Amino acid sequence: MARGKLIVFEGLDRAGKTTQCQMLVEALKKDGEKVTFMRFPDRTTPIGQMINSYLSGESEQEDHVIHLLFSANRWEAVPKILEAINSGTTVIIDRYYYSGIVYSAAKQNPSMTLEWCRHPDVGLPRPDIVVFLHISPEDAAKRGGYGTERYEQKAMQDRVRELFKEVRQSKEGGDFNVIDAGGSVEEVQESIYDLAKGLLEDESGPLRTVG
Ligand code: DGP
Ligand code: NA
Ligand code: NA
Repeated sequence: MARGKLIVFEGLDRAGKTTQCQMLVEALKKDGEKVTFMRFPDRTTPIGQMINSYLSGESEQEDHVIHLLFSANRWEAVPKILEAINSGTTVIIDRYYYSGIVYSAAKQNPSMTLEWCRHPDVGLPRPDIVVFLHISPEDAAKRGGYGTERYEQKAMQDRVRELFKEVRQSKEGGDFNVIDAGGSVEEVQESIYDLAKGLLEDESGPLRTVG
């Protein structure tokens, strides 16, 4: 039996990741594919509840500590990810360690470079592809502004945008497929669907790990 694929969605807040992820899951299920959906942060676990409380502003965490909690929240899901993939189920994830490194590095804490931020996630399952939903600052603003959670302010999002660009130009950049998320929901979905179908038809080697 062929293994499942690992597909990750990334992008800024307001890019439409969650909607597009869920539409893709539905479309692939309709095609009879075995597919499962996950998201990070997974706010349902004890660690996820600490993250949720931090994001909503109910609690404070030292910058390094919250970074490590986000990473731990991905690590605690690894057995589930591997089990699905090994049983032939494709896993589609809304945000992964790329968000992990750029949102933390965007805080400009002097000891938290992109490189430092990557380390706790080294060894995670590496996605077969990253679907990066690209949205211009203008289009993001048109979508009704940001919510009230921590990080959802313009200065932070501008730094996140720049850092995502750096990641796309780095050694893991080859995994990224940039999709213009400025179009209609249906147009964007069509591009993503074509990309995912192409990947599912491909034979794959063993799942790689983040190095
Ligand atoms: P979402 O539930 O997708 O809206 O994500 C919540 C917020 O958390 C969003 O602003 C991005 C941010 N985020 C996601 N993963 C990480 C991470 O690993 N580290 C940090 N610092 N922020 C993250
Ligand atoms: Na968000
Ligand atoms: Na979202």
